[in-house]
Amino acid sequence: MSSLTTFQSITQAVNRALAQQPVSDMHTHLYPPSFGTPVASSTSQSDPAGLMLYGVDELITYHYLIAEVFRVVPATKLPYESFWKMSRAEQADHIWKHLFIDRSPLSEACRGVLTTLQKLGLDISDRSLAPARKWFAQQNPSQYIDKVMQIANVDSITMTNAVFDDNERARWLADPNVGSDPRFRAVLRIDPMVLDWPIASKKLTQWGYPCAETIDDATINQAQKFLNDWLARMKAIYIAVSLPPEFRYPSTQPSDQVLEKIILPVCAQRGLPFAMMIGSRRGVNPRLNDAADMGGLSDVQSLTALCRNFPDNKFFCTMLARENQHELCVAARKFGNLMVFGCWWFLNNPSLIKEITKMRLELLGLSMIPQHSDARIMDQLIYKWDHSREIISQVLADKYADLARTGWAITEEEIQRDVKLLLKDNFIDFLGR
Ligand code: RAT
Ligand code: ZN
Repeated sequence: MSSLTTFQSITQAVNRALAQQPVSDMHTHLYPPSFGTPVASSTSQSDPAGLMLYGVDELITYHYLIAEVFRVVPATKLPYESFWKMSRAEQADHIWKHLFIDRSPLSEACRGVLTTLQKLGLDISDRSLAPARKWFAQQNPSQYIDKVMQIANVDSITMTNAVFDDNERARWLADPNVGSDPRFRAVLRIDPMVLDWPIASKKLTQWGYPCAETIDDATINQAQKFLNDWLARMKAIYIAVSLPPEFRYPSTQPSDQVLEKIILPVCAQRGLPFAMMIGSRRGVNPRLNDAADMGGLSDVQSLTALCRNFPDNKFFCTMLARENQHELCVAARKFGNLMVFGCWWFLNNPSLIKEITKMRLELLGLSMIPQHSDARIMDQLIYKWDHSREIISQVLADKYADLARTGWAITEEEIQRDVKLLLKDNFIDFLGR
């Protein structure tokens, strides 16, 4: 094993390792075709409420881009209701014209569409969407997933399976095999249980798990049974919630008891991590629908209280505020049962990924998960991972070069081992720990 000494040889080895290492993507909103595809294809009928999204119109109408188009064509010119009444293709044409044709598509979400089309080999040099639309219409959804996973070099996709979503729940209940595609793994997402127990308890009761608003022993049993039944049905690999900046633990809210008596004991018994995505402020401008949310500063000490009080539980955590990142890293230094992950949502931009990844490497070494894609549209795996791989590569190359200057000999095999930890093994090992 020869060691790498020059910055150029280190950079090349790091780039190669990043490109060659398949990613196990730990958080997406992607689904296999068994959950329905809104677009009809050679192998599936159109299912308007289907959950597997792909194709150029979906890419261009990503909720990040809907928010961006309302900045340049404000609601005073095109009312929200008029936009929502348009077909998917009409919305895409509107966004394409105003964000890609009338001005250069410099934002990260715009660039993402272009990287994706380019890597798929679609020529949009004449700036017409027609050929891309035609090409997508010919794709077989399942084979298309293979193609995207191969281009993105992703070997496993983790879904987000919202059991309180009527559309999604009905699909799991109707077909016991709906989640059996080996390329995908399920995650039980249960936001209302933590955020609004009075409503969640009524739903559980309706679904055959009688629960009271007051969390007594019978309610704990039934709510745990609900979780256990759904974890088994989905073969879920962890339980997840997204929480607002105001989330506090301990607090005087029912969320304390829901966590302490219902969710965390189930996770501990089954050896499953509990994933907390903290800092999303929902519906700031509700007329933007899916694009309505923003972020805010969260309380890291609430997370450390959970990690301290529940040493037998494992916690994944990501936070949405840039200002929380340093304290979150320091918290992770104190708790081996806390795994920090991803540059979430509004942090998923090159400048911030660079800053955050560097800080994490400096404070946590390789014991973190630098990124997840949060892709909602299958094709987005391509750009989300392409852009992140590039930044992670740059940051790592600098760090190995710093090491080389101490006289430490670095080999290509060691770089490959480290990159595998970051893109895959840290996630898999934490699940199995
Ligand atoms: O990143 C996103 O696309 C958000 O809309 C959310 O889905 C967020 O990631 C979440 O999981 O709540
Ligand atoms: Zn998400």
